[in-house]
Parts: sequence; structure tokens; C-alpha cells
Amino acid sequence: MGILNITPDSFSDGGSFLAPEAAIAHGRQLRAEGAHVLDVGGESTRPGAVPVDDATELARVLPVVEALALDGPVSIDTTKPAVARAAVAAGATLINDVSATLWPIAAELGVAWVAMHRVGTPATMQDAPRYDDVVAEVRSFLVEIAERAAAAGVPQVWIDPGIGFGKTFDHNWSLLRHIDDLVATGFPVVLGTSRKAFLGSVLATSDGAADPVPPTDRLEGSLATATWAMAHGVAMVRVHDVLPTVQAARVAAA
Ligand code: HH2
Repeated sequence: MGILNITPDSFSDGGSFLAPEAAIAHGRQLRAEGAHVLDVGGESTRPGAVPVDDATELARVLPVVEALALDGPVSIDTTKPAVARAAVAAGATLINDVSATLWPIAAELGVAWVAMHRVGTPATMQDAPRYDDVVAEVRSFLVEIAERAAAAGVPQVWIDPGIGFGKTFDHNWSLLRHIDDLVATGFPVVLGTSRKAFLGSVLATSDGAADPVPPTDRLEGSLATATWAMAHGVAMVRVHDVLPTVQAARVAAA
């Protein structure tokens, strides 16, 4: 799954693809590099991101979804019912929902849905997240909501532990270490580690550097975690750097 953020403030690529032509060209490039699905988003979910209204998000994503859906699968990364509906009408076939609330819309429209686990909202989610057993709690939340969505008629339900969404770095590593527990549920798992902050801490430590590396210098960490996940049965990885991920996956698979 190739990431296409049409936002001024996404944590690693904010502002790069705000003009529709730039976003469409980048989406085509990601597809040429091997992305099976393009995940179009018009609102950042990074910690502290400022929410946008329906009209702003719609204006950002719709022309891009419409154009890119003509030549392949597109997913819409949104938590807003109106945006999900309009994007599906424009050709999106998957709702990537970090709020895990939009399954009634996916059922009604007959499209696939990603249920992601998170705690709180971008404004609050990194305020000292706590779990007794992060792996078990995330797993039981996802199984319960995925079963409910499947029973309601959602044709394909994906689950995602939500790396970085209301989790400390240790929580993220635990979820990755035990990713088999999610795979074993039988629901296809999607995972997003690409360029995230927890990678920066490890990369910086092993480098002996004083500061964590910036998002665009986290490629090796993104590849290591994506490869680990795929080797453990994760069905889809959500990434910024499609070609390097495809190459790493090819080598790991061989
Ligand atoms: N992570 C982000 C956004 N959407 N969707 C799923 N299913 N899983 C994720 O881990 C996930 C997601 C955050 O990354 P990004 O889109 O690069 O940044 P931003 O939210 O700042 O636009």
C-alpha cells in the first residue's frame, strides 16, 4: 500500500503533494514501483495534528481519488463519513479508517475496510498511553470490531495494530514482536511502520548520534520492520518508499 498524503502537515511528507497534479503524478509513480493499492489521505493523524473540516478534506482528496481510481485500486484514509462516501463514489474500493468506526458505511457501500486500533485522538493519544498487556488488548479490540463488521456485511475486513497511535515506543516494539498473534486471528493484517518515530530512536542509538534521525532518514528501519512483518504473515504494509520495500520483499521472499 503506497501512501499518498495530500496535506500540508503530515509528519514526513507534508506539503509535498498538495497540488492535485503533483499527487496524481506521485500516485502513478508509486504504482509503477509496485504499489498494489494507493492510500489517499487529506488529513494528518500525527500526534498534535490540527483537524480539518469535511469540505477541506474533500477538496484535497476527491480529484486525486477520481483520477487514480481509473487505473487501479485506491483506498481512502479518512475518519469522516462524508469523505468516505464521496471517495467511494469517486472510485475508492477500501476505507482505511484509523478511528475503526466507519464499518456501517463500508457495509452499506459494499467496500473493504481497515480497522485500526488507536487510543484517543491525535491531540491526546501520546499522553502517557497505558496498557496492562498491549498485545492482548489490541488483539481483542480488533477481533471484536472485525467480527462485528463482518457480521454486518463488510465484504473484506483488515486489521491493523496502529503503530504510534496511543503507544509508547516499547508498546510498538511489543506489537511487532508478537505480530503473529494478530496474523493468527485469520483476519488479514495491515501494518504501518513507515518512517515512524520509534524507528528513529533505535537508528539514532545504534548510530551513536545525539538526536533521533529525521523521518526521511528512517528508510532502513522502515524496510527492516516491513520485511519482519511480511515474513510473519502480514498481508499488506503501508509505506512511503514503495520501490525499496518491494525490492526488500522480493529478496526476503526468495
Ligand atoms: N498511519 C498513519 C496514517 N494512516 N493507516 C493505517 N491503517 N495504519 C497506520 O499505521 C497509519 C494509517 C500515519 O502516517 P502518515 O500517513 O505517513 O502521516 P500523517 O498521519 O501525518 O499524514
